[in-house]
Amino acid sequence: MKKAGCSCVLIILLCCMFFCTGCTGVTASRETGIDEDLVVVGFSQVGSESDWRLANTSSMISALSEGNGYRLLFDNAKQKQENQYRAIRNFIQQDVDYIVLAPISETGWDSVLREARAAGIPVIVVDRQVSVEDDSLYRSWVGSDFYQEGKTAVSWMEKEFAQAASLRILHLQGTEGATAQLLRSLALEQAVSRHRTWSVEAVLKGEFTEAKGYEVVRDFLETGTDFDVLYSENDNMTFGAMRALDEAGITYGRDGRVKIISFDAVRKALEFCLDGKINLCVECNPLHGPRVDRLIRNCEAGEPVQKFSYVEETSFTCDTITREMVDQREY
Ligand code: GYE
Repeated sequence: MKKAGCSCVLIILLCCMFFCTGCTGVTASRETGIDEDLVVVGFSQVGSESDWRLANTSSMISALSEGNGYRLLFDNAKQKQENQYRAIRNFIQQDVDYIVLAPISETGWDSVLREARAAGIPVIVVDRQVSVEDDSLYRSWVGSDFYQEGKTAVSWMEKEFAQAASLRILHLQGTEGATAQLLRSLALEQAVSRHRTWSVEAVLKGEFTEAKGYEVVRDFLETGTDFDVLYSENDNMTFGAMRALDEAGITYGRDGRVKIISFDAVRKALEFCLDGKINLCVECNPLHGPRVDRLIRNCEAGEPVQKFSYVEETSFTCDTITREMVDQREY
């Protein structure tokens, strides 16, 4: 009897605790104003090195908004992988629902992604890829086909310089080890080894920024080495290179001595293309916010998600671009 009485008291106590905890939760959320139905996402962004990146950041912020059902924790790693590790560990500590990672480079992610998995937090990789031993360490990746972008640039050169006896290329590379750099470079390197008349005069490291692009091209021009085409792996480095060319008195574009190929096709680059200053703009679409939103919704609904999703892209030449195309550009 007594024993039975004790059990009853215990059950009543447990029931009280359960319901009271529930009540406390609701009251607390009313007090703090935090909607507990929001999906909490930690986004580790690589930096703010380019116009492309800024457009990418604002796309992510507007798609993962409170109005869309999210609470977004945003971290700008300022181009440092250590900062990305710190941000991810922080997100794990805060027990977010999802981690979204825009990685600076492909390697070095195994340990930190294993920590996320141990904490049961799904990771979505966006833009550049990660190269990990076990690719179940991330749920899904969405971004561009950088190799295809490089091949688009190569095909343009093959047509444009079909009659030329030789082709001297100045290769301006982005952040080393980033997928966008590796694959845009690979397409060029393969083409150079196929075409015996093509040569790379120099490979310059411009880190995807305008300042660095300017600096390395300026220093290169001081050597007096001649070249026919600039293969620049992003628009901001191209803007820097154009400044260096202007200062050196070297003409470029449709009517100039040097032809320019640029990747990203942000609005400012398209304006230059329309002006005949950039010959070819290869598009790289930064508007991944709605794509990441869709992936998270699928995960939430327990639906299967695709491991790799590639974005459709195009290219623009100074001979065919129109004002309407430039005006349609959202970024
Ligand atoms: O081309 C460049 C940016 O990874 C696709 O990173 C991205 C590249 C983009 O800084 O502008």
